[in-house]
Amino acid sequence: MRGILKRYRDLLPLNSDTPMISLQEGQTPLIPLDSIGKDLGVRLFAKYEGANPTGSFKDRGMVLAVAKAMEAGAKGVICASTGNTSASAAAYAARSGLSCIVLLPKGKVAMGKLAQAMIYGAKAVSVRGNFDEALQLALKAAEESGYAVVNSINRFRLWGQRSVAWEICDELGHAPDRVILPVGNAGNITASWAGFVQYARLGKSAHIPAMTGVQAEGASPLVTGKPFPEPETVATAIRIGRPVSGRRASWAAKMSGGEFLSVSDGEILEAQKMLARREGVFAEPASCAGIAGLYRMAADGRLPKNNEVVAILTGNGLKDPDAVLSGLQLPVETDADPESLRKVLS
Ligand code: AN7
Repeated sequence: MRGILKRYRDLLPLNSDTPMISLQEGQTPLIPLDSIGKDLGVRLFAKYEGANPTGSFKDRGMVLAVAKAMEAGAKGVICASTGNTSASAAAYAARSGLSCIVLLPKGKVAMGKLAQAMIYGAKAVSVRGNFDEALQLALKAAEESGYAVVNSINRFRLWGQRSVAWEICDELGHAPDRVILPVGNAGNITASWAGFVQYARLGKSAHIPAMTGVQAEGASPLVTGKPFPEPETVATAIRIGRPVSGRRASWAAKMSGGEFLSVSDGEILEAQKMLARREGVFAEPASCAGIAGLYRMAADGRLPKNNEVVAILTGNGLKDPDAVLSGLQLPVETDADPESLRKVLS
């Protein structure tokens, strides 16, 4: 059964007034990464969240947040976003007949995400500022308009996002030793941890994985302990200087025996290419920070051998074609005859 609300109805805060909306989100592939895993000396899986209906993990929490907004009689939903939240909010709002306003940091949202916000019919506003500034603006606008905020300060978002942990345990039959994922606002690492904790309390798993969060060096407040007033990274999804859930995420990492680390933009793009070329898996740059983080840990001798590790690949590679095309050669051209083709292939 697909669709988070139906599949996990017993673990979510639903009641008879909650509309059971769905775009068939969740049940994303858990793909073994044997080649990269061998490099690293671990049993490695990718939880491929790019297979969600709008191409990112955000759908897991958005479906619940929008259902709850409808239940409460909201006129519409509003969010600030580095792109994926806005795409997801716009889609679920469209499906539910709600209006949707999205505030996006100008010039820093990947093309695919921008296209999504537009085609789903959201009112998209480009803010001359970064994500953190756009979020403050969204909170203010929500107060004035009565729209429901569907950023991760909305507790239903994070509740729905716990489902990634439940699915990982359900599929493996147990909790993995380590879960590694990219961190921006730190909602997803907090939510996944809470999901693993909930499963362990219910006796459905025996332990909590070491929750390991990876930030981009240019936007790594949870690694340095200081906010980044001007965050910068090629991984625009996690270009965030003041993580909303930073404190809870630090707790989650510490309690589970995990940690935060940062990687450079170069390492992120290298990991993206490696994932595509060696495993046939295409994820957006932010998602690949987790894989880059694993290489960093292995190089430092901090990745225990033979551990079972799940890397959450949070967004689809197709979201951000520019990040790829700027670093690669475009296809060579040929005239439409076999001889010309033979020449360019030789
Ligand atoms: C692909 O869409 O913040 O640590 O506004 O799109 O829970 O913030 C996106 C975040 C990781 C970080 N990977 O998750 C937004 C937004 C991808 C993302 C993150 C995001 P959090």
